[in-house]
Amino acid sequence: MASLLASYLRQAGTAHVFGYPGESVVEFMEATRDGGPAIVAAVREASAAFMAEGAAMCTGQLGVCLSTLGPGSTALLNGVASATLDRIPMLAISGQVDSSREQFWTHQVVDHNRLFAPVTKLAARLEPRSADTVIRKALRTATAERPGAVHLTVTTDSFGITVTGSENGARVPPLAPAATTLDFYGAEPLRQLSQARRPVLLAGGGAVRCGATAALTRLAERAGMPVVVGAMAKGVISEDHPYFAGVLDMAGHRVIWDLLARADLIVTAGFDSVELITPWQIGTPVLHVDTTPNTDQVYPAATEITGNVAAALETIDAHWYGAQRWTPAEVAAHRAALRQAWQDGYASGRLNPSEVVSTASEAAPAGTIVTADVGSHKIITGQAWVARAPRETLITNGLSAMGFGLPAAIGAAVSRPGTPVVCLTGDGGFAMTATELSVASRLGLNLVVVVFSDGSLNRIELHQQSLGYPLTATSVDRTDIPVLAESLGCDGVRVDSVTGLEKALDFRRTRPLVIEARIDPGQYSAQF
Ligand SMILES: Cc1ncc(C[n+]2csc(CCOP(=O)(O)OP(=O)(O)O)c2C)c(N)n1
Ligand SMILES: [Mg+2]
Repeated sequence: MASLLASYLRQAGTAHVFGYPGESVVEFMEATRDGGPAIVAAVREASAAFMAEGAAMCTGQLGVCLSTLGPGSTALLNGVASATLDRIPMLAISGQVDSSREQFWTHQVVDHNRLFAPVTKLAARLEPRSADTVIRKALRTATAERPGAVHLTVTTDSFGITVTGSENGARVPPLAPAATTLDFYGAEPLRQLSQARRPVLLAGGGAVRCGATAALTRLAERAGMPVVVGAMAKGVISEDHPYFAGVLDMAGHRVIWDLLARADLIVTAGFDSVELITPWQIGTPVLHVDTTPNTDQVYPAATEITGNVAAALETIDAHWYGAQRWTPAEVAAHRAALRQAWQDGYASGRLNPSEVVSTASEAAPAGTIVTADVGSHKIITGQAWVARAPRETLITNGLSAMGFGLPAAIGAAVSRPGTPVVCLTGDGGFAMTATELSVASRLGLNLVVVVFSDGSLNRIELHQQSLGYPLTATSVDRTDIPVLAESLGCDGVRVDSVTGLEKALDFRRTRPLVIEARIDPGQYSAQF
């Protein structure tokens, strides 16, 4: 069964499996030796799953991770849940004890199907006689809209059993969203649109998956509609486009919510409620355009167009008539107000978090992939980083697990060789995953890590402060980050000024680089 699974993965275009070994998966790893996919060993399973998620986010293909039974599979869980909530297609594979003992043995045995069921679209077990079907089911389930994680359990003995299947390559199911199909729900969605005077587009991950950038940009220009995007869809419209109107629920979020509240219609474009952080409290009517119906009902929408998001936007465009609803000058004024909001609390002579993001964004060569971890630095990065294309800004807003940023950057760098990758991380999330730097060093990745060093779990510290509580358990123990980086085979440097940061940022690397940016967190206190 090991070679059948390896063969399906190759046919599905999987180049890398991110994992950590155990006896139960040795047969599978051996089956990949000739012809791949390549096994990339992480320092721990939790990071391996985030590496797979990062690889899937930037390539648009299935991410694959691997663990052994029990302690391996339980460690994998966070990244698997993350893929499901972030709507990223992932196949997570775990070994299991021999089938002769699986029903009663205690040492290291947990029931994977019960463990993974709540955090996956499907948790299944490969049996020799049905493996061919179940692998196809797993591939199709992970990639079908909305995508997410599938977990497969394989017992040690069945990995060793030879089964015949699709080695000749014809049986991998389609793995992409439908190209053109559309369904209409509710009364005359297109008329609703023509009557709107202040409509705003709200784009999300579905637009990225459907490759809707050109259709979205054309519609925004023709109709004169500002485009707000979810953090996980950054770049789906270039952020230097005159109709780009900012990122929802990142820094300066009140300015964006004001725009949406003042609109007379919100047209979603593959927007998904996992892209929200604050509750939906506005009464603006919504036309829901997505690959799936509005089953979440986080916002009410009387009309829906479902199917391929690019095709839906093209249909709207084809039926559009009348003048541009917003002028570029009006959108520019909104963007200026937004910029002012995310720079609030700026202190001259200090290293402000927004400056770290802007400086890195300006220094990064075109096409650079950026990842953010989770915390106050993510909220600033989501707004201040200038994204020009989709799948280049990798942010988790579904599970929003700390410990995502560095592994996701490694996964991205592995799967897009030669592309510069920068990880923007808090010191707390960095401490969770720093030892993964040895993987980046081992593989000679073109990776720059910028640590927002503030000695605190800032996002939680601010919450304690706002409640008037003394600070408890929210400081981050200081480590000598450059020394730590050096000891893991990377270059390391500490900066406390913009000029220092500019000098340190070097994207032509043979060794990964870690920059400890000693920031003043005043902007966070002023804004969040
Ligand atoms: C795995 C995990 N544990 C806890 C949290 C809750 N949490 C959200 S932000 C945050 C603080 C992050 O601190 P740091 O990495 O230093 O980033 P900063 O907020 O300082 O920018 C915490 C603890 C989380 N999101 N994920
Ligand atoms: Mg911090």
